[in-house]
Amino acid sequence: MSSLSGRLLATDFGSPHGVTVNDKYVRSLWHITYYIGVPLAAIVVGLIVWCLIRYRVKPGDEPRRAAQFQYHIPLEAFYTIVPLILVAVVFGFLYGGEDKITHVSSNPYVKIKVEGFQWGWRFTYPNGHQEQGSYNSVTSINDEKDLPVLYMPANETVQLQLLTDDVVHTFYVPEFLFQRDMIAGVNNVVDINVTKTGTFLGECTNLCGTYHAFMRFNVDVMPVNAFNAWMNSQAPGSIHTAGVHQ
Ligand SMILES: [Cu+2]
Repeated sequence: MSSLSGRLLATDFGSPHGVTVNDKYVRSLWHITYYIGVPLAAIVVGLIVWCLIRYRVKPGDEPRRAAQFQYHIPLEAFYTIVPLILVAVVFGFLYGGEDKITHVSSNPYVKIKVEGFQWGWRFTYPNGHQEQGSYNSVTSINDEKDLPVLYMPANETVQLQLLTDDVVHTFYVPEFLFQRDMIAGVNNVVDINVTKTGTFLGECTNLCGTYHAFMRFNVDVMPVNAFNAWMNSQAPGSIHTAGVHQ
């Protein structure tokens, strides 16, 4: 289980590292805004401090009116056009990153239907096998062992169809650096390719009713051979409910 502290430690420029192939696009966006934002902040703060010191009223100074610069057209054009250019540049990178992240393959390794409902999750595999679980089986908010599990192969394109049975929910796995709303009547399809095996905690991040806080799940990412073995051992159409021990 990856801990929050472990996640916070694995950072650069304050950005967490994700575990998917799309991680690099998210982090490059962070870096670009960082490269633009930090020098800008340094210039603004530097000028403020310089003004504070340079134009400070000293003992014996005559009270005087500051120099006035309104209707200085070149200056006004400068501070209107430069921010517009900066925002346009950031938007361009954002558009490019989103384009990569939202790209959907026509030939994924496996398609899994992910349904959110009040209050739990249901994962349906190509042969009809379902993994599901709800707040009913969870005894404590800190208990992660009876959560429904989304099994996925590592290093393969997994296509998730994100649907809701009722209100709006949000599929969110912090380590994927990705979230997507699940809206009634909207067929949201996303590709996830996880490069690291392990268990990652997922959750609904849309306040969706009384037991929203219990709407969590585990993602178990395993080597593709182990995933295939697990998949083949599930009877077609069978249902496994988390927390129900036969
Ligand atoms: Cu929810």
